[in-house]
Amino acid sequence: MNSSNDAVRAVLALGSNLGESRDTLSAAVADLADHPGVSLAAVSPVARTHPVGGPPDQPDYLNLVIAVDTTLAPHELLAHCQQVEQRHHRERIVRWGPRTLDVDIITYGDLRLQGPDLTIPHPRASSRAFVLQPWAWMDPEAMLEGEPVAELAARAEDLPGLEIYEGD
Ligand code: A4P
Ligand code: MG
Repeated sequence: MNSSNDAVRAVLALGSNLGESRDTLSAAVADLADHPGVSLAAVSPVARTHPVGGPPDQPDYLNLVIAVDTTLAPHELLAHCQQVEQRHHRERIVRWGPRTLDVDIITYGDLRLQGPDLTIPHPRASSRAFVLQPWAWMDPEAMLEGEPVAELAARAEDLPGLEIYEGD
């Protein structure tokens, strides 16, 4: 299935600010790729980012972005992402609160989709440096809805304080 001609390039964003975040992100990337319908195409550097929204005292996040080529349909890909979240003991307690792992679908080819449980492109991605900057590091030519991702990142309110993470 991996070599299927009708694989679609999708961009996924991962974030963690609880537990051993760096290890969680590495394990989650491996888990996301460990599916017959998913082939890993690229992985961004890791960014350390200040929390956007949520409770005031939560720790900084580590964020990264990956590109995959997938034969899964959008909702199948969402289910796979949610299974990987579950495997890492994701607890949903507070919206935008601290989490061991969050996996969002940012883009799925050129698809535009607005449904009760899935919106693509991700509705908040275009304003969030914690998604855009790692994506631009991974793919300096990337575009999101007709705009260069690097330019969107440069304009994002949460860019100050974002830095590349190379370990503590
Ligand atoms: N959903 C709809 N569209 C999508 C999509 N494109 N990808 C639905 C993934 N899920 C999508 O998400 C709630 C529901 O969104 C899912 O059940 C799915 O059906 P969730 O992951 O359960 O809850 P959440 O993540 O707390 O809410 P939400 O609205 O997804 O939050 P965001 O917008 O993802 O923000 N700050 C920093 N620095 N770094 C971060 O990673 N993350 C968030 C979460 C906030 N602040 C952050 C970070
Ligand atoms: Mg989410």
